Amino acid sequence: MLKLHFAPNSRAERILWLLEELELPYELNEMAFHPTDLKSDEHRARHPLGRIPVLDDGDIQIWESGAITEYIIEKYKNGGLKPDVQSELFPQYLQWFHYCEGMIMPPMNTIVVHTVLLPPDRRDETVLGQAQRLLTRALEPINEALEGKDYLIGDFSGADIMLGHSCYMSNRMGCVTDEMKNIKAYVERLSSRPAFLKMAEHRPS
Ligand SMILES: N[C@@H](CCC(=O)N[C@@H](CS)C(=O)NCC(=O)O)C(=O)O
Repeated sequence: MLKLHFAPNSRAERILWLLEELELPYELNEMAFHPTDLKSDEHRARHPLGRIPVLDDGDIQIWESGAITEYIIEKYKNGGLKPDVQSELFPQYLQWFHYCEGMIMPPMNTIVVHTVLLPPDRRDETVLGQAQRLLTRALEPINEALEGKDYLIGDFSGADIMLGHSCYMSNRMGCVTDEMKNIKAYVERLSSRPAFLKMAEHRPS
């Protein structure tokens, strides 16, 4: 059975959400988002940097949320949740799928470092402000792409698991402006999906 090494409010939520969307059976190793769990010898043996998500599939172990998403979609969804390689939507699918870790997450990581992870006396307001502006700018093309669409390429796909989760997190951090009405509606739509709600049950109340 698939086993997901998970902590709430992290990229591991993407994988739990995907497993719920596909109604796949899985086992969950729920860890605290804390060095005690993530940097333990046990978890470092799974991921050299002590990060999440990590997925076990029998003897296979894989990390990187994008790689895990692709792995599950290819292996268990028989090509579903993504357009056929010959479809004109396929390059768009790839683009938005990779825009997530490539363009959205780097400034988001900086924001988390300078609002949560560093002790207050080491946080830098200039760096934080730059990252917030960069994130907002990087969200604008997503807002445009969503004009007249429910999901990034029309139908719900793996790109929404990746980038949609980042849009959700960006909105929670206050980086989706009121003018980005398409992203606001998109986040609402995503977070009303039954599978998203099941994933969210694993967040601390
Ligand atoms: N690019 C990786 C990033 C993995 C990553 O940095 N995960 C974060 C949680 S969102 C983590 O484990 N942080 C713990 C730490 O940095 O100690 C992915 O997409 O899986």
